[in-house]
Amino acid sequence: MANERTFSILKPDATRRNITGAVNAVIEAAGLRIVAQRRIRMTREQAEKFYEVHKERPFFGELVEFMTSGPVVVQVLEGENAVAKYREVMGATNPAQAADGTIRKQFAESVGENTVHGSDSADNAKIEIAQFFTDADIAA
Ligand code: RTP
Ligand code: MG
Repeated sequence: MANERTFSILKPDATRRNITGAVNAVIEAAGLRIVAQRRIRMTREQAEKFYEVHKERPFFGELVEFMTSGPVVVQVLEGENAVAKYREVMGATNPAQAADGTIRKQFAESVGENTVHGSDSADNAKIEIAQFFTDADIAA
């Protein structure tokens, strides 16, 4: 599989606990390169649009509240098979089910406050990257 890009968010529980560097160290140790990165405060509109696929789910309101509760770090990661690789490095959505060594196993507090987001397909990665970055923001 050729070089690929995925979209990542270090969520508010990561910025609150000052562990963004520790999470980035796991990302880089896995061979993924951080080719764009910005710390932002997500607006309600951005969070609702970003998680639109989940809008009918019971946790949607809580999710939007959480994602706007503090700063996040939005990132573009690049590497071989980056989408699948980052999902593997992140671990299961519920940290109780996440494999040893994964970011969520090491750092996540709960299924809601689970430290990181990663795109679930190459098509969604393109859509998500475009919501936060232009080509000029990415230095590969
Ligand atoms: P993400 O989109 O953030 O990378 O996480 P994911 O693919 O592993 O999980 P997904 O099913 O897409 O859910 C998106 C985010 O919603 C929150 N969530 N809360 N309270 C709950 O039962 C629940 N379920 C999901 C999590 O923050 C999850 O990452
Ligand atoms: Mg998801």
